[in-house]
Amino acid sequence: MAIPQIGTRHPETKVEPQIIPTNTGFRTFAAPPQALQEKIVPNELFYVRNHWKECPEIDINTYRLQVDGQVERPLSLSFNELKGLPQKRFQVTFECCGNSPVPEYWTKSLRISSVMEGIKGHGIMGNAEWAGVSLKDVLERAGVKDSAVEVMFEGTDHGADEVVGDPTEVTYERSLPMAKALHPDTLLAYEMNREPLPTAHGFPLRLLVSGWYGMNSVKWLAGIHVLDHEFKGFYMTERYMTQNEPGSPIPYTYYTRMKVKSIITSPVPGETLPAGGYTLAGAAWSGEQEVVKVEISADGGDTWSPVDTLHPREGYSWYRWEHWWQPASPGNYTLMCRATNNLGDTQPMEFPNKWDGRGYGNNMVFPVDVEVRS
Ligand SMILES: Nc1nc2c(c(=O)[nH]1)N[C@H]1C(S)=C(S)[C@@H](COP(=O)(O)O)O[C@H]1N2
Ligand SMILES: [Mo]
Repeated sequence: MAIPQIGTRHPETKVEPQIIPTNTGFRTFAAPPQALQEKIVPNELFYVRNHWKECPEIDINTYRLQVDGQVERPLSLSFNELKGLPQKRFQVTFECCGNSPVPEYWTKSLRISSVMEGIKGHGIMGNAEWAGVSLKDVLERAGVKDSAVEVMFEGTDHGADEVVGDPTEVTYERSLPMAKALHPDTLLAYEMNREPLPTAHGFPLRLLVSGWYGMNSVKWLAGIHVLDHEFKGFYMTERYMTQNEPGSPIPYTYYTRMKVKSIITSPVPGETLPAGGYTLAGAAWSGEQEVVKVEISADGGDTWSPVDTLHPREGYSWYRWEHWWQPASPGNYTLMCRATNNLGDTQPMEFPNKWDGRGYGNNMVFPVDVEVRS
């Protein structure tokens, strides 16, 4: 099986930006820096994060979504039946929790270094407009029993784990607590930027967990299983968690909600800035929370000033911002941006999970070194 629609949009030319394979296994493709400059990332440039090279190819005519477990009426829904439910449409930004790894931690990483080896910058994220149905509507049709504790989502893809290489097959499966599963903005999405979901992004149906890290949004959804216990599958307990410092009250942190974070998208790496001034631009987001402030520093973090313009978000999109910067003179500068959310959380100056070595959940203030030339 080929890998359809991944990096094949412009086979005839290399000049247009394409998604960038970040490892030799063709399982992770980053958005090029230019793709993060627009509010909506086009489908062809949206990052792809798969656990196996091949994407399942699903026939929409025979497709069935199974809904079972702790429910009154198990369901087997066709694609048309799903499309017949009330439609919801809004923007959602999400990122892989392995986005923006710190290079010095790659070598220390026991697990994800070989998976994420080529990732530099912030390309393992994106923002798109999605359409689909509320998972809640489907669960209500099935009638969730009082015994329900979690909802587990089963993907169609499976195989040996990419890192361990253990021939024991694992299926891509994740679970959500009932409160998030029943939130009306948790979607079963079938459209991305007004197109049917592309194969690489989960055709014909994916979960979309608004405001949470990407790995929760299970693609190529085959089954929804309502459980009377916590799900302890491989991709819940062996991946996408951080080991806490020894002596911490809880040994592991499992990634769920996206942390407060901001990035500079203009200039892009390697750009030289004119001495006459430049409009810095970027994005900020905080999962389910609101971003209330974005600040800029042009002196490596000594002094900060609020950005000129912080645009409102749409749905669960990132916030876009701009800031006119007039350098005092030509030379080298370190630019930074820093976001704060409505709970008062702000970005740390250093990588927060230092000693775990997996590199997940990096929301530090990122230094961007630039040269200003007259
Ligand atoms: N079935 C399935 N769902 C999946 C994955 C996967 O490998 N298989 N990868 C997850 C991860 S780690 C991320 S970050 C997002 C990426 O979504 P995208 O490829 O559409 O950008 O999908 C998630 N859902
Ligand atoms: Mo991810």
